Amino acid sequence: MKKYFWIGLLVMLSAVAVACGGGPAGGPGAAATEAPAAESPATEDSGEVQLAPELSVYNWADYIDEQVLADYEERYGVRIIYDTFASNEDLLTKLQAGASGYDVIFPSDYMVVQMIELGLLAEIDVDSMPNFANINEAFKNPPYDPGNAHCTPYQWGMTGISYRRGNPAFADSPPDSWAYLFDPAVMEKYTAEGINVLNDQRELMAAALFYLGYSPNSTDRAELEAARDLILQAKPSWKTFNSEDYYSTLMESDEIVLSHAWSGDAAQAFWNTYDEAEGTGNWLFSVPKEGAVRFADNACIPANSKRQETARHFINYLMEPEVAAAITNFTFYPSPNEAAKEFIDPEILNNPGIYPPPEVAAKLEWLVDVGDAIFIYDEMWTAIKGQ
Ligand code: N2P
Repeated sequence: MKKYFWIGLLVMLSAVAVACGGGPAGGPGAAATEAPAAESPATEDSGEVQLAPELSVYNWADYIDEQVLADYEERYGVRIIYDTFASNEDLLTKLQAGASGYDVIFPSDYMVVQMIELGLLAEIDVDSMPNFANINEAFKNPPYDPGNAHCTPYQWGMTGISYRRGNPAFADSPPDSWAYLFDPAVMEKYTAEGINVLNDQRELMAAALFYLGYSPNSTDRAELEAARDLILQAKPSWKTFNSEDYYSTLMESDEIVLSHAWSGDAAQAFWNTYDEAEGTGNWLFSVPKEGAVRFADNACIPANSKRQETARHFINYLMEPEVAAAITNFTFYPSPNEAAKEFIDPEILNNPGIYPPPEVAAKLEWLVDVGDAIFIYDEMWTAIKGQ
């Protein structure tokens, strides 16, 4: 049954690829700062590490198999306090507020750069993590964190458009352009049925910038203002800004018919609405021809964490092959963990909506740190959310 889905997607993505141009592809050494009261006796698997009784983990919504957390708690006797955030900017705000109490966080690529510059991340010492060897070489030593000094790669994915199968507006062609999110003449066919955009400033600005033919990392005020204006003229056509539970509360429940979406969330909506009789799910995913974002999210430790040794121990656990595979099998986001591959469902590995084929990958671009232009982005976002 799953085979049917990905063959369908393959056909669709090929059609998109044909139709477009597209943009360039784009331990032991660290000071242990645990308070003595935070320690507990080392357990059998924990080596010399004195594990804290609790660990506070702050992740994206629906981005882990909770069994993975339960297994860690059971194996090591560490209670995990788990909470979720909606965007990199929300995570940054929490950290900058000071006493967040978080021990493990999952910022994306460009946000890792911002956080390093602000001194918000601890050094991680991958040499002390035996499971770092499981990470695919292509994901090691990324430009946003040279030498993996602060983070290890967790999962990656792409940002595109998810749409309701069977809606007449998408019968002739899948939404193969950001026009489906920004052109009122295109949207008028389905606006009344509901459109959602990600509540994420870099992602939404990137979509608008791609549509306008600019870099998703533009630092040019005039281009950023044009993106803001495009968003503001489209905004009345949108029903919601949601990047947390949109796939469950809006997509699967048919509150909307189209959403700006992260690839794994769209795949979850597909499988959660899978109809055996029809041999397909209700939600499909498309990568717009103008280009789209590729992201990598990372496990990192806040500089003010009081349980850094335990955090490193947990991050090493996340890189165990079976653990990384369990996470991907649950979230439908690709894993950078090479050794995990043999435990990942082959239908996920072969799904072009999850692991993009080369012609789709060629259209994907990373978001990078935009330096001081972030203040222009903030200004644009305030205008977008305020009106
Ligand atoms: C999962 C969120 C995906 C992370 N709900 C996007 N960087």
